[in-house]
Amino acid sequence: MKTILAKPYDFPLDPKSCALVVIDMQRDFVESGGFGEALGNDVSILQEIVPTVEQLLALWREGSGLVIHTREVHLPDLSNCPPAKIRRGNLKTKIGDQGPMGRLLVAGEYGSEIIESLMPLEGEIVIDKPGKGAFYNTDLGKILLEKGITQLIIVGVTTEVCVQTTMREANDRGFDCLLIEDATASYFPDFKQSTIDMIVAQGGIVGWSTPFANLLQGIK
Ligand code: TIU
Repeated sequence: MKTILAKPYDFPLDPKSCALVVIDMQRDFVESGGFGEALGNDVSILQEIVPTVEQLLALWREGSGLVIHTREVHLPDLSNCPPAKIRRGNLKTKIGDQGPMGRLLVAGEYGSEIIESLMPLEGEIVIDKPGKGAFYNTDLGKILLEKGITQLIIVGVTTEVCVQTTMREANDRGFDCLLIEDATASYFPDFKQSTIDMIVAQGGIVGWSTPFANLLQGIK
């Protein structure tokens, strides 16, 4: 067991029972011309975390840890996308519509793919999810159980949307979750900080949070 300095108190890391979950590092959120921009956001702020996520991925791969990538995507016929989700926001370009990187948030389209530098390696698990949380309507829970995973290190975008939703879903299912603060980003920096504050309040009611440097230090 390794001790990771974290909020609200030390995280007891057991690397062989811990999966790294990289959430939705897709062109649609991180690059211009995708869904994130269609929502009215400046996507450049998300790009700042890419080098840290790269380092974390390398660290986890080196240690032969389980890596799970998620993507928020829908089937081409949108049959797994609730009409309310498509309608939300009255967007000019909505889920399923054609954008500069292909149809927004549709599986198989260029924009739905994970960005080049964080591309899953052959054999790594990729969970396609129709919701904001990675457990809803996916096999993630079953896979983690089968692999004996009890802890999750969570990174990716966006902090208060898919990251927090996934962390809450995981927490309710009994997983101990550690958020890496400089490996997650929001279009709204205040929301990112509020999310961290919410997670660690009340004795870590949703989980733990720490910067990457503390994970590196503790894992040595
Ligand atoms: N992946 C994810 O967070 N999906 C979103 O829609 N995020 C927003 O912040 N909109």
